[in-house]
Amino acid sequence: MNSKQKILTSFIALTLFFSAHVFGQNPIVQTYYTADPAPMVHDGTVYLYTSHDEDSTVNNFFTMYDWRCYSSTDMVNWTDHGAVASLKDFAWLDKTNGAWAPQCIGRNGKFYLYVPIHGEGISVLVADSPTGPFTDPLGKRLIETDHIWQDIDPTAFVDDDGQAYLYWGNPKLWYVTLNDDMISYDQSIGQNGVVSVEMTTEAFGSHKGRDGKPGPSYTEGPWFYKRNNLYYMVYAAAGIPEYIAYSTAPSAEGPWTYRGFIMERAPHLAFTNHAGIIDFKGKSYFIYHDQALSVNQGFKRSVSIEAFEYNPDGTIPVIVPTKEGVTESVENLNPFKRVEAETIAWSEGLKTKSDETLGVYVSNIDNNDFIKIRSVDFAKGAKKFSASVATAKSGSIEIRIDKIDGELLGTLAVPGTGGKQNWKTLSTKIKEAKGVHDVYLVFKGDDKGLFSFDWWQFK
Ligand code: FUB
Repeated sequence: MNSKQKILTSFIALTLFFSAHVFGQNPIVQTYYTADPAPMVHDGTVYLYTSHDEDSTVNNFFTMYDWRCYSSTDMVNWTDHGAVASLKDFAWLDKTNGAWAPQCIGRNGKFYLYVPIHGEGISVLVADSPTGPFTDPLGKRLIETDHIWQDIDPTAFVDDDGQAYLYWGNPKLWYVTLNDDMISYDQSIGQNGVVSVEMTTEAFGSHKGRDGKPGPSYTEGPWFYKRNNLYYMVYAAAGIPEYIAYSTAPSAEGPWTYRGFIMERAPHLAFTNHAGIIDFKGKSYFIYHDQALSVNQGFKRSVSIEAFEYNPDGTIPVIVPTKEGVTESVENLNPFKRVEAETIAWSEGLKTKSDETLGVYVSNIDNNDFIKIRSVDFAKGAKKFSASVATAKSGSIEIRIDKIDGELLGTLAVPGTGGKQNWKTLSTKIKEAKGVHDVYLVFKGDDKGLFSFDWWQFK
């Protein structure tokens, strides 16, 4: 091959590589498998709690030890807060697996994380901040029933009159009315405080079960909220594989009316699905999980998001799962304040770790791995890039804009800092950048595990 042919071949290879790398937003976390999304809007930020499918599945079943949290102020860049709670937070528990679908809700300055532990019913953890540390206030499970294997997937909501509800269940739907302390409930209603919701076709649809007989469409994963005086129950429906459907009611306690499917089947969806819905900064978002990242492994799921609009009568349209996800950020990111390196719109090849003093940082950085950060507003100009890194090896960070092979603003050399725990702030001058751009931080070096990366900032 002569040199002209070599150049042409490399050009075609590169074109194919980059055209195959058109990065959408979904799934929104690439460093870990995440499932069962439960968003909470607090103080201008979305905190997204997820369950966590381990990278290694044990016994071909859900392998889930902890609950993770991610936050965003723009719906496209997500900051990883790590595992904010785990089964180890329950001293009385002798199970090591079963950290299923959580939901967190704030009240009176405290944050209550309701969690199901598979086969152990529903418990609660409390914290003073949305990202923990969470502790167990009861020393035992919260919900006492004689059907704890069916007691999964809690969803909590505080009504305008201050009455709080906790709904949950598979394949039935139950609720308790929580007391103001959010960690106990009124024992005088239902059976020892637990009310069983009537599962009629009018309320929750109908589908043919595996035995061929019709039954209620409701399956699990309820998500309970109120919007414009209408109460919504969104849930996984139609058995396995699951669709997402919903019902509405004029009060928090029903009566429920079945309203149909929201998300139907698609090839990259898992055999389970589980949804959360929020309004944030004037837009509505439907958050669910798929198996796009693991390529068809139902025990390795990932959270994805679609923006949508309610119909004028408050009904929810059918929402199609996409790779693009949320195309518009609801605000730009300010690069002149310290940005955690684990604030990511899209990444490849990376993991995050956490450290008691440092918090969460980006790890497992190999040659050509990268982080994309969306809608970064350089305003009138940025001329310098700084980053906090630690390494015994050496490498570099290329700072590019708009595309992974876009304009190179500069390269930060990362020489050894004297060890993996020896953090140093390094800086480099960059070509002046103005206005709003997507930023790509592309890591380069000859080795694996090049360095760890805690935060960055432009000046
Ligand atoms: O993640 C474990 C279980 O799978 C959840 O509790 C269900 O909602 C389903 O998503």
